[in-house]
Amino acid sequence: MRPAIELRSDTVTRPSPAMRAAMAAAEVGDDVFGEDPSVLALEALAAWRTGKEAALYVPSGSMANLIAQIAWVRRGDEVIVGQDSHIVRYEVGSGAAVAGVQYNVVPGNGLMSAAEVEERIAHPTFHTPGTGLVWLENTHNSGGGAVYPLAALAEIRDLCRSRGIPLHMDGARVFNAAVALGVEVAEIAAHVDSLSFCLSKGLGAPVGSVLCASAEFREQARRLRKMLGGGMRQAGILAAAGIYALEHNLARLAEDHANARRLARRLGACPGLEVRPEEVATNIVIARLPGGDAETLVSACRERAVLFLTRDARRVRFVTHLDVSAEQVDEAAEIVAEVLQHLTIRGARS
Ligand code: TLP
Repeated sequence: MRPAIELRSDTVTRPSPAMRAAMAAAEVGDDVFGEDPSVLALEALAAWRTGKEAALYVPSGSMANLIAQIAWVRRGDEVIVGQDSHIVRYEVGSGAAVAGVQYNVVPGNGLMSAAEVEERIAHPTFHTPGTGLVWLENTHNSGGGAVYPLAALAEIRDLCRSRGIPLHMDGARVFNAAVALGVEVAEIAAHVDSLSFCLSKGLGAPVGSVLCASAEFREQARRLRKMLGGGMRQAGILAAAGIYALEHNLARLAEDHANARRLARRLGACPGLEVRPEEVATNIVIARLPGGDAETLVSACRERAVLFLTRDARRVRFVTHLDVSAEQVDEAAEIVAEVLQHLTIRGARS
């Protein structure tokens, strides 16, 4: 049987031979002492790319998110955040369990307007929490890879500055956002006080994220990384993959976006699936099954070696990335259509 067509996530990408060669050749030192030249080079490159003063390499996007929340927010205070954001839904409750924050959630597709944020800003009194942080996820994962327009970011930035509230961006896929907008990532990052991005998703590196902000924030974040057990020693082997990714894998994200739109158009033609191809801005496609069961579709397609995930009982998610081609996208869409037809016939018979 042919290898599975892997559309579960862009986290599944494997390092290419050239990336592995860069890893094997990496100069290393002890990064907990701040002495790994490859980690320092990655951090300098990330800071330069995002236009921030400093950057810190961390093991995962989840750790970057946790560090940012602990660093910015007083325990008990609120984080204003869009619906179904990754910190709310998919980080095992670490914001509550470890950082001690509460979420004030803006309903919708995950992207928030300045007016929606403003309505929720709370001033602490002797019996109410205050707003400690505004949190943007860009692109928005559960929002189908939706991208914040620069003008919307500027409005939220102005609001936060005028109220003295820090603004953080979970930019796990911020390079996808930059490619979709046709801007440098620094133009997006300029609107926020801190942001993280993942090397281990569409950029194709095996491990790691980078947290970018001021030099002072980096020092605080470095202590927190150690506290959380994220201090790594000869991490340069991993950082070298990150450098390779930033040097070689950015512009090609446009191919993943084209493949996602291609997939959305084909899936949109399948009876029983609702997809809005015009809303696919980056590499994530969310399809709704108004009358069906997402888990049944996912497991039936898995048997035909087409892999994707459920989002909830009636929605499924497909993610394109550098290890999936346009031909595989076409084949996957065909198989989903066949499986859906089969399930509908079986459903009608029973
Ligand atoms: N997202 C993953 C996991 O949920 C499985 C995915 O497949 O989309 N922020 C955002 C917006 C993310 O999408 C993710 C991971 C993270 C943070 C966390 O990154 P990691 O997995 O490195 O901890």
